[in-house]
Amino acid sequence: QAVKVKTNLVPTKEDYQKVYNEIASILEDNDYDDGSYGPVLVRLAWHSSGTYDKDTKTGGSNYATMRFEPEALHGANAGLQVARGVLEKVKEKFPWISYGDLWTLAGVCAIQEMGGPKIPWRPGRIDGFAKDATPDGRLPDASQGSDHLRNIFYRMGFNDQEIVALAGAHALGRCHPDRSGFEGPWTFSPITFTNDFFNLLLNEKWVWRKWSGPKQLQDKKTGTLMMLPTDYVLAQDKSFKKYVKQYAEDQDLFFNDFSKTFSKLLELGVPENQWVTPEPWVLKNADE
Ligand code: CCH
Repeated sequence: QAVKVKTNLVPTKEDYQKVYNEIASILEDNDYDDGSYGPVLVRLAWHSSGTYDKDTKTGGSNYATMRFEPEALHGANAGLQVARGVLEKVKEKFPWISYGDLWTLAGVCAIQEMGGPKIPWRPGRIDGFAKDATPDGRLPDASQGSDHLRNIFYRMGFNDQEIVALAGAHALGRCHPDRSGFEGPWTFSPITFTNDFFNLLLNEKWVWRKWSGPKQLQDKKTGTLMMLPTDYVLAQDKSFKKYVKQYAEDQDLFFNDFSKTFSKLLELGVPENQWVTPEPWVLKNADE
């Protein structure tokens, strides 16, 4: 009698599209923040990737080391347990996906579903161990200036234009006093991906907020929006400001550059031979 052997098939693009669709279905939650987990998922994807160091080729999204202490407890990662928590429900349905692939795919899904550009993405990250975790201090400190920003992002292999493009993600979400100490959203539409971060940064008058919290700016007109010191330097430093202007004037240019740069960010630290496809995929939006 023939014995049926269950073959271990490699997941296809369609399988990952199913994971994407599942993430899209859990984004909205009226009781959470501005009504969506999208922004905090984008932040998880970024913090899991932004630990990359090109000289030692350590860090980045490959091993999903934020699952382990002490990296989970690094000050910069405060609040991201919320993002990891909601994705556990997705992981239960699709246990074959690695955490690095799941977290980066969630960032892609969140950007696309919140009205942003398509983000080419491919799977291949593997789960690592606590010994692969990165030291504290690899992610940017919002209270610092342009030298610090360049040190951090040049270490990942980015240039000034890419630093500015990535910063446009602050169109999304908000600062939480119990996470970073800072408070408030950058834009009036924190769950829609736009180039408003650049428009507001250039066109509003920004004043230092008078409060007992960390140094941050507020818009003079309404007092409801905020900028971090690291956001504000993008409009002060000549080389950064050139790109801030371009992205404020041309939304398509911003979307294009953001897509390329975010896609590059999410691939940092993944050895070439791990990718399951030579070219990244463009996944469909849930309503396509
Ligand atoms: Fe950011 N970010 N970010 N950021 N960030 C914060 C929140 C978000 C810095 C500091 C902060 C990027 C770059 C920087 C998002 C995406 C990106 C917060 C508030 C701080 C502080 C955290 C809190 O209190 O919850 C600094 C410094 C830099 C330096 O460049 C980049 C790059 C990206 C993505 C491409 C998103 C999205 C949020 C909102 C998260 C939320 O929970 O709403």
